[in-house]
Amino acid sequence: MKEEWFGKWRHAFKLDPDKTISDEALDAICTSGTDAIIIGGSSGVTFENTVDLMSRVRRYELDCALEVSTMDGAVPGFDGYFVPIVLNTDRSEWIIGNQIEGLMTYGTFVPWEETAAQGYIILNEDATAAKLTGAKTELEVDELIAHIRMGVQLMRLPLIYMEYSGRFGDMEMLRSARSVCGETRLFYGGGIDSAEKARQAAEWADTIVVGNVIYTDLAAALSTVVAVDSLQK
Ligand code: 1GP
Repeated sequence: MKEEWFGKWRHAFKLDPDKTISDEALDAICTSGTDAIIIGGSSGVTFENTVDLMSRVRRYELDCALEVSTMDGAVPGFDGYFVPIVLNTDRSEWIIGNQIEGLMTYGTFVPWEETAAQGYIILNEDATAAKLTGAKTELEVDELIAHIRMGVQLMRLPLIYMEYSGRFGDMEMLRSARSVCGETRLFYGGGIDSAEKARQAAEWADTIVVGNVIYTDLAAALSTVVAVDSLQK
């Protein structure tokens, strides 16, 4: 299987264009040793705030990818693009509807080599993304495995994203996900606010994504990079 452009990432910070971050904090995040910055958010994402954040992150030598979740927020100039496909919803606009609308407008401009679909499985009912997409968050382990097989084996997605945004997830579920992901990259995000949680999630996930804690406890956010660095890559 060919290596994807995000294939070596073990740790990524996710920055929300709708939130404020000082230059000092951004400098600490971008020079922390993380592998990448992902820009994305579930609400309040606009062309302006996305361009603004991208141009600030662009001063640093690290991968910067955009998670495209709205038409407004589709901005050129990133190293890579993620297009989320929510696997655990029955609302078709979050599976193919919005994506097709986006392709109708931007289809000819998409840098396909640096664009990847993400098979999102949203497992925290309180997360904005879960409410927005009507995700069925209460999955039993056999249901989770079926969703992952759908993404990995039938849809051949290059990555699965276990999303607990705002809450630390069930590591047994993550371990089960790992067992059926095969070569597909497994991303985990949600509630990582300490080195110990980073280490636990990085045991099963290929890439851990750290978001909220950047805005509430910068030192704790930075400690998550060190925790992953100390594990074998
Ligand atoms: C959000 O998965 C990311 O999309 C990270 O989650 O904000 O809870 O760290 P947190």
